[in-house]
Amino acid sequence: MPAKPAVMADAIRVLSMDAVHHAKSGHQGAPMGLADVATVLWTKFLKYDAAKPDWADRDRFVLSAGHASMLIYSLLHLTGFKAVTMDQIKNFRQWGSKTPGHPEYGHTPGVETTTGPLGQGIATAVGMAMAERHLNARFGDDLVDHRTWVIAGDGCLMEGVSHEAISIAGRFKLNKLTVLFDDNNTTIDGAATISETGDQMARFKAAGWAVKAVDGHNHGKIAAALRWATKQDRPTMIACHTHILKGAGPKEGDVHGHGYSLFDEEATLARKAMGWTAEPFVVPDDILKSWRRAGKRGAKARKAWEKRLEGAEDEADFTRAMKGDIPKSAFKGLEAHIAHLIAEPVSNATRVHSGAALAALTPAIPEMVGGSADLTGSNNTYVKGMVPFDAPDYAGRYVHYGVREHGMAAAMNGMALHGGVIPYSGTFLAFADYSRAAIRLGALMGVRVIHVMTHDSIGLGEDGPTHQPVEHLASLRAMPNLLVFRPADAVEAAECWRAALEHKTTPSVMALSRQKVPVARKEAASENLSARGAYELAPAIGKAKVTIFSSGSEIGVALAARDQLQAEGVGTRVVSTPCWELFDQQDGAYQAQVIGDAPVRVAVEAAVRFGWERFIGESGAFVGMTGFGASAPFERLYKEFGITPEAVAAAARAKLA
Ligand SMILES: Cc1ncc(C[n+]2csc(CCOP(=O)(O)OP(=O)(O)O)c2C)c(N)n1
Ligand SMILES: [Mg+2]
Repeated sequence: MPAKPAVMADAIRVLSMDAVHHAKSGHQGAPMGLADVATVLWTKFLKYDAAKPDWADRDRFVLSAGHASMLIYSLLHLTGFKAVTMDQIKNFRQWGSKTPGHPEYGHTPGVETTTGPLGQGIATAVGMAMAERHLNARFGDDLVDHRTWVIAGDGCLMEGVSHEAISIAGRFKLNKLTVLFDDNNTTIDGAATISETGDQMARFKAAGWAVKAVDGHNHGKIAAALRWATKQDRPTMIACHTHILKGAGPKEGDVHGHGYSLFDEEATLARKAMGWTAEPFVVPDDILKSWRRAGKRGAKARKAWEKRLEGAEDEADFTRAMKGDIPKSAFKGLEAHIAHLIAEPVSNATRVHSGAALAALTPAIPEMVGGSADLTGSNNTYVKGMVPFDAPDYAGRYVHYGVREHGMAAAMNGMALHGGVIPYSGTFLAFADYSRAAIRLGALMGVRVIHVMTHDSIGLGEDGPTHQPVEHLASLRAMPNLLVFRPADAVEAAECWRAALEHKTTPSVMALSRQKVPVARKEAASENLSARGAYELAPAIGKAKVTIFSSGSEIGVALAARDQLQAEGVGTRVVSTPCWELFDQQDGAYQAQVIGDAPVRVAVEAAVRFGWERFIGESGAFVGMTGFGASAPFERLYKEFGITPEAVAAAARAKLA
């Protein structure tokens, strides 16, 4: 006999209790409260096949309330995702397990995105829903037609990023997106109302969503609400009234239940009340069978989809795009562009050079979807001919994200996670701090997202210190698995774009100047020199006594300083360092050769020194910023802050003496 849905939900509760109890760590409150909502969703609505976690047309499920990880681990185990065995449930939160504290993408099959930093899940899901609509427009209903479901708690909706995400979803009428709000009036400090009395439903409605409230423990009503959600012409939010720790006797609904772990006797009573007689970590056969059946519900649809894909005209293109492979001839246009730049050098701002590289790339790589946080003209992210992404057809490849850097960065993560899209978009480098939480999660997950960050130093001039990044390069370079590119001219900009695109599992930042910079690369190269991370741009004439290391807009300063020193007979070489992280990946011999053995090392960058020891050692000299900038034309700023060829040459001379 099939198990009753309420009993199936109890299986989630008991597994969550067992795992948290065993690990002596974790959260059982939210998984127990959400068990009913999740059971209805995963047994009746969610389109998936546990045997094929990577089926491209599956619905995406995002547990934005990442602390409730035992909810998703229970679901994955119960429905039959192979990787999540009962042993893994027993190993919850332990070293090497597939069941880490918070759900981690790439670690556990079935986990679509890493969550834990509250608000990120819902914002990432918006990007997934955007990618789905866009690919639906590109490949049609036969290949792409699925929903994105999110479970978000009070915490996710308190986070500012949720506001950006909700607005983006509402504006673009992402009707395949549903947020299930775990409306349990509980956060860590106690009742949610101690810090939030806003009307969440009114808030979503105001942003263009359809909203509904439901008793989150009534399976029939939950099912009706989910069905309603699938019929709306806009994104949907269902406020599910739930009790945290549902099923835990006197503790049920306790506003201090967030991280509460039931004591042995409380757990025993809870099991008794549920009529659950099995030992810990044992799910009775009939219940498990019913869950496994639910996990196979989508198999038929999946097979039918595979058949459709086999016969589809777009099969190869679709498969390639979803794998994240770039078209074979993707870089032909870019190579021609570089050859042209060598023949006819162009001096301009590196943001303009980046725009020129994009013009050579976006027609050749249909997966590239660009955008900007309301700085399109400044970021040079728009390529002529691109159509805005918008309802109802969603075929456009340029997203007007609005002034929403954090939401934009998270949405880009979601697009990349969905697959079939290579997102890039722009803002000012100083505002990387607004995007940072999402950049970090992207780096942790290993997704190819390209953050164009223009106005990358005091060189932006008159807008002043609020807009002038000084510590941002250092702080971004400190982040693991993030490539921070700072090209010096048009050729380097093109090379950096290529390197960023060729790194499938690493996000990139393109730090670009607002101001015009001189041409650095005048000769054709036999390889992508920027992809080496650092390379000798100008050799010393005679024996090298000085090496000047620099990046981006200060390469011009370095080259001019070299001229001055060489005129005095001091052999000086210049090393360009467009991407430190890629340089770190080179072999030791290459690194040693680039660093060289000139006795004096100087670095110049219009930013703080932090990290430059990597190139100049402890005894090198640094010419750059020591504090915030100021408002003035950029030529004056470079002079006032002493970032000049004269200052660099003087620093070298002082070390030579
Ligand atoms: C950005 C961020 N800030 C703080 C936390 C720490 N934290 C984890 S859960 C939580 C409160 C969660 O409340 P809610 O989402 O309502 O979950 P519930 O207590 O209902 O399970 C906080 C503050 C976090 N994970 N992420
Ligand atoms: Mg809550």
